[in-house]
Amino acid sequence: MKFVPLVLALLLAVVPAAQGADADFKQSPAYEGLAASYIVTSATKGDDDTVVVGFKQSGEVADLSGGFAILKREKDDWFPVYGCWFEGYYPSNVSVSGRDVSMKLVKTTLSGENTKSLTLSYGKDYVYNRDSGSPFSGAKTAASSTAAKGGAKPEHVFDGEPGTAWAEGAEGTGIDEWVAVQFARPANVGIVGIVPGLFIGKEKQWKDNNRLNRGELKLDIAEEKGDVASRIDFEKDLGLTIGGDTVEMTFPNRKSMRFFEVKRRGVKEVKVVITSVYLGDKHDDTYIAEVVPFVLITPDRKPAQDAKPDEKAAEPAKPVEKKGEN
Ligand SMILES: [Ca+2]
Repeated sequence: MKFVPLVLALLLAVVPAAQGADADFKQSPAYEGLAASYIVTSATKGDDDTVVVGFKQSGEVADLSGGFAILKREKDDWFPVYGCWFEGYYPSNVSVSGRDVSMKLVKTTLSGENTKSLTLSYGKDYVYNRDSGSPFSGAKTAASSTAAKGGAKPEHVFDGEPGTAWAEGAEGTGIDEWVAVQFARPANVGIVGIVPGLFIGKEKQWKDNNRLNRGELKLDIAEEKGDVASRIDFEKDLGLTIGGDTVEMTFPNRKSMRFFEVKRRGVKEVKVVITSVYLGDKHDDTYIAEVVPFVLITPDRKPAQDAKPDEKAAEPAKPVEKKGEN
């Protein structure tokens, strides 16, 4: 049994800050959802009851992408207050000082890995999603219908609270009903986390009501909406849908959160369309508790291409590589 200490040492090395009581973040649907889709590269305790979870795509191809999520403890749950996605890079060796997050950004190539150091300073390079100055601040919400019962408003899918939710108000199970988050200005979105049911309280409330089995994430992209040069609005004039993307989503039948890759710049709207539900034990309304966008960061893109002042907080100039470094 002499290999046991080695196994233990390896486990300790993977998540050094995740021991003891703090490890309960691993039970959270947010962490479980990230771990379901990605390889967790680090989990590091931050300030204010937060943990920073670094993750990456699986596989051995070049240009693996990944990101990190800042999960904040709220009562008995841990929920993302910020997340980002590095296109073509993933973070490792994440450390936290105050709210500043430092890491090695790893670029996988066919011949190996290149790394470079990056620090994202809170207030300068990023802020939490709910803070003013976030690329997502000032967003509005809309829905095809809303349940008449109190407290199920569309804005509840974008209030940062997993305990509040929207419910559709159509007859039947709510297939084809939708809720949308409309950003105040086009935003760069890496991945989107969805909490697909009524999340509050115990398992019973989750099961009493309909929740998502499958859905579609429909994106409205600003820069591809029409052909500006020829002044054609494709959707209106030609009956085509151009510049929209649809991401198919599937959810397990348990209290959960799942993440889906969008990786688009200039996103004006994220719409969640219900296509299939798990039926509630008692009620026939479908709930969605939260939509959580992660900022898309494209380290290989030149800062000049991101000159919009609104995007400065979300698009740090630091990770940009010098020419010829590849
Ligand atoms: Ca909510």
